Amino acid sequence: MKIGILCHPSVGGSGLVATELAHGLAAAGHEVHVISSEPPFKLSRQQTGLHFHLVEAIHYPLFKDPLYTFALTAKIVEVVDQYQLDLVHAHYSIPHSLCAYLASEITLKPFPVVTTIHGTDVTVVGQDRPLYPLNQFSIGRSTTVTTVSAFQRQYIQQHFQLDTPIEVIHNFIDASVFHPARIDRALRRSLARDDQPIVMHASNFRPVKNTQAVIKSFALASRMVDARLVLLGSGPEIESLQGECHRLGIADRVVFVGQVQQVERYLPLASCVLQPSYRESFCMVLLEAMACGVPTVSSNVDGIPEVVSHGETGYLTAPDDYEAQADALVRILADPRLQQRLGQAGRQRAETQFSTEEKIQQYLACYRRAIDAFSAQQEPPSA
Ligand code: GMT
Repeated sequence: MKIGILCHPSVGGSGLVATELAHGLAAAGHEVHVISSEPPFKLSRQQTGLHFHLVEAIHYPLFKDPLYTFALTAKIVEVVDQYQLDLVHAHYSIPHSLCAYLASEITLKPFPVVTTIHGTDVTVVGQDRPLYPLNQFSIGRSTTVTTVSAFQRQYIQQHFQLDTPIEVIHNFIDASVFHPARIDRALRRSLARDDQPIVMHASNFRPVKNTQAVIKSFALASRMVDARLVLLGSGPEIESLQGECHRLGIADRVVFVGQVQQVERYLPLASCVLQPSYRESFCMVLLEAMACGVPTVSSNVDGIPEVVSHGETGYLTAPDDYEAQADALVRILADPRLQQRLGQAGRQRAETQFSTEEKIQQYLACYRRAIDAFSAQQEPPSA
């Protein structure tokens, strides 16, 4: 198949999933064209069958903004016509789904559009009043809609009146890249003493990630265990969190690493990963931690219980239940056998329930159905 993939390139779940899907499809022998405003941070530029097309903003003195959605639509039209794509897969509905729909109306070769909804495109940004009707329209016009958890499907069905069926395809992980044996001793020594367990958190530090709870729960746990908190990523809440660490007297136990490209180098160094988000359609970090054999403590919201098995691979609590989170952290950090049991179960769950090969096959089956449904729509009704 010849497949176009649209995604946001920044460090974040939806761009990451789109990029890994592009790699997997190209490895399976398909021709894949990734279209974005810059190369997604993990995109391989050397893989056979994988192509990248840059969307260049339109700079014209009369316009104050770079007309990104026009530029993207024009690029989709150009790539579809030049490479004769069979379909376009929009990751994160805003603005990709609408641009793909418009491009299909404009191009010489109309094509099916598969939209994958990742989370905040319908729960946060997508609920914004002026955007809602555009989002609803373009999702509804997609040939096929998929999403990353059963929770997310139910949410879409409740909030967007759609006739299109929604298929759940869970996110996936390359368990050879995220691996418990990838221990970089020097890196670990730069983060904590050898005898000090590490609690890790990774996010874009926005309110939805509830990083305040990370600090508060870790501060409570610190009364019982001598541990380090390592924070990966950056975002708008960083400064207030640094202030909070000083206020709680734990600043010397917290390391703010900033944005990292290879989170797989850090996660295996953790004794536990803590993610108390208020919303999370899936939560890639939890799956990545599981693949690295690291137990997790997380909130019990949205799609998270589909990823984490409570009591088997980690513990689920309410997002703001600091006591319960601290309790779970102390239990894990103080008991190496429990830590090992949870970690091994997580690794096994990641390999068996979220394997890349299986999810690639699911997406390919979904593409074939979209192509069939689209060509059936295009055929003139028989007399
Ligand atoms: O969580 C974010 O703010 C980033 C966002 C994204 O689109 O990059 O993540 C969403 O998509 C990820 C990949 O499917 C999911 O793992 C995240 O749970 C989801 N975030 C939310 O639902 C808040």
